[in-house]
Amino acid sequence: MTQVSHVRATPTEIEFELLGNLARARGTTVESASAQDLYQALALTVRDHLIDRYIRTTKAHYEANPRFVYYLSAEYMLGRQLGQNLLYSGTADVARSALEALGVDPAEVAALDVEPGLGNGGLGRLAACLLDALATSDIPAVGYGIRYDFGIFKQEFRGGAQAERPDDWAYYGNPWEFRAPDDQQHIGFYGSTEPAGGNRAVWTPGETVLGEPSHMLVPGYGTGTVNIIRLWRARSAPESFDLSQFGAGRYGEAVEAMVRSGTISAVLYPDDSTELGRELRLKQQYFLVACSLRDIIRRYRLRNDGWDAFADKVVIQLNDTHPVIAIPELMRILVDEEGLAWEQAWSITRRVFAYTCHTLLPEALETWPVGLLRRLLPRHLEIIYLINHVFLQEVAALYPGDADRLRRLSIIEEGGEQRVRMAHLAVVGSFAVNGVAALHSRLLTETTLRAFAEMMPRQFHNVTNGISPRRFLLVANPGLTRLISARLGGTDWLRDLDRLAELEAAAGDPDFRARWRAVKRRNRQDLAAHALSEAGVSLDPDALCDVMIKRFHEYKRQLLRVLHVIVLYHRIKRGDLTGVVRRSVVFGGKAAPGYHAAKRVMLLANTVAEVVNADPDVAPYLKVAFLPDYNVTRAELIIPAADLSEQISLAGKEASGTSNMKLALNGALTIGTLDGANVEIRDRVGADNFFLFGMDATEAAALRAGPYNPRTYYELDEELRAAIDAVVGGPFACEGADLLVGELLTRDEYLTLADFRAYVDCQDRVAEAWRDQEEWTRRSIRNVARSGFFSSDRTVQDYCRDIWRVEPVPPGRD
Ligand code: 26Y
Repeated sequence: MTQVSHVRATPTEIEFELLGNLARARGTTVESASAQDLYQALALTVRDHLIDRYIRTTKAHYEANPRFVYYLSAEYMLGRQLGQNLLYSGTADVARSALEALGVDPAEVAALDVEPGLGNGGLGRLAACLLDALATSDIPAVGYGIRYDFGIFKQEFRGGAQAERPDDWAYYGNPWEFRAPDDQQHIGFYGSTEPAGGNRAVWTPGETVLGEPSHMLVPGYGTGTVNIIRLWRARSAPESFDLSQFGAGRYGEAVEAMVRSGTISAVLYPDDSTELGRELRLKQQYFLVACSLRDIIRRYRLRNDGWDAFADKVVIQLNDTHPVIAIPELMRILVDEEGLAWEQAWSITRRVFAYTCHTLLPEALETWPVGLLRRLLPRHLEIIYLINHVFLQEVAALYPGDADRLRRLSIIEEGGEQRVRMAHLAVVGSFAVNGVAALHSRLLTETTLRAFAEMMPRQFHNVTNGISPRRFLLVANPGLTRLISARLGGTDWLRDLDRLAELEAAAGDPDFRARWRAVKRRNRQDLAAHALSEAGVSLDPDALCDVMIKRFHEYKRQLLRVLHVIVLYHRIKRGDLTGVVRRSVVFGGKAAPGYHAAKRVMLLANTVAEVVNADPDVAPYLKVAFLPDYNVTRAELIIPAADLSEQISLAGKEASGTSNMKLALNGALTIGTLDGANVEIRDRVGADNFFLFGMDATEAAALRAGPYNPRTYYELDEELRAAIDAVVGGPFACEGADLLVGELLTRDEYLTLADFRAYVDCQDRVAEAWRDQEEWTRRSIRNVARSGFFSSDRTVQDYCRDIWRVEPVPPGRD
């Protein structure tokens, strides 16, 4: 180990700072520091290197008094902070040398960096990619969210079934955040309302909770901007601790209200499929919104007076319906607290909010029972009724006598128990609505939100999702990043992803292709090491790395992927090598804990993996690795290794998908349906470089509409029959397999059997293509060269131009 005296003799700046932080923040020295001490001190040191930029950004924002984007989201999947912040602050190399000089293994320290898993999946990661792009594009923006004590559960497999463990992510402290208790907010719930003249009322809440913010830095890449994300944590108001109960020895009762307050931010709902209908979830939503709106108004008032300029200085993007209660909340603040007339308040509100919809699935559209709202947020319910009343009058004037249209457009769903349709409230209270891929935006206006699109067509937009090339290339795939940078001359392309087009010519350069393949192989080796230690599966680094990473959902059709694996297994067993090349089939993804149908597919995938991997006849050709606990950190390991990207959802169901973009930008070719953003990926990379199969959205809808008999496919397709039979009584039998197959043969809601043959044949074409490695590499390079469009920088530009109308405020560089 290097002597500290030696370090003192030649202290680099970072070493000096690190030792300083070790002493001042951790109260220790390098000799006695634990790995955790070193990690925390390093994190603080790196954070310090972003602080000057943050201060300069806030100064520039203060001076310019610009229009700000406020992004409201119940979820953020930020990924690990250390690697990113080292790279964005330009301290990666010096920090490494400093640690090494201190005799510390950088990898060991970096391994302690914990990913804040404050989201479920695509929607949460999209929020993080947009924040990254906003900062990189110098757009004044703040992300607001909840600082859940427990993030998305940790996934383990027990006997192949998913088991969930709590994720106490900040147990050792989160060095990346700044607590700001002085900006705390008081948030009311329950209670009653009293009319106060006109449309005003006084709401007297029955319970008050404190919202305490902390912020994390969101640095831009290659620019001076450092924005923030502000996350709220619920605390009990001091008066909720009942000292007299405590004095009387009733400790449980004494702290009851305190504990209840804290539960609001205790856990992320690990559900992205169905509406849970739980009071706590609505409480969370209101908590997020009420804290954030107050903070937005506080910030507005730093440089502005009155309300006239509010809608010019503030745009609030609602990330799906989860924060939509912000609309009546702003109305309540303006009308009840600020004394504005209803019409004026409504005009401000409708110029402030914009809404992004992320789904087409009816079951994912949130509705809240009127009874619950009346109890929890009585004033908000009154406001929602009034908004609806005024809105339906407009509708009636536009479409006289059209009662059916009134019913379809109403914010209140009638029939049985009344419910508030949050998507309708969002559309009515926003100036813009957008879908997240071209097909999705079109289907929204033709199906889910059709009546609204007919009434206010100009309000509807498409903004195709994007991903951060910094996170998914620079951080995740340094090998490919270096190779591209060498070809393009520097790293500027990471801020201007269209420049990837310059790689087009490189596809014809045999030397470049060889280096490209070497990078991919290296990445597959890294993945293989992980698969061995985490799943006990040994993967061949030369095998085709065939990846399906996403939440487990029936519509995404992981089951189709599993059926194809069984087909390959059967072929190999009988010595028919049609469509067989050496393949590593990699799965990653979690299922909502209560989503039993998805969990059955997961158990089947693990069962198939176990049988396949244990079979010596099959092992040379096929391995299946289900890597547990898929998250952003695992994504950064899997995506760079991938050769084939599985995007096989039933057409018309996946709003966009974003793993499709991440994988394409890392050189994987896509096998996919015409769903979500796959359509645009194919348009850009070219039909020759995309393995297309299956029904399109129109065909799927038509098949669904008529009588559909999945059993016919089973009876007519021998390979399909063999695969399904092997699940019921055969080698892949597992718990719930009978239910799964029963559903498949009788209902097959997601038309898995109808697309089966097309998929298997398409996989045969994949295998054929893989045999020609030179040609495959050409296609891989072309995929990357043509995917610059899928940068979240472009997504942010689209939002800025079409929806937000905000301008960059560059703070100047270091
Ligand atoms: C209200 C509750 C049930 C709920 C919780 C989470 C509903 C939905 C969600 C999350 C949805 C989600 O992640 N949607 C995904 O958003 C991505 C980003 O736009 C899309 O790429 C992806 O297709 C979509 O499924």
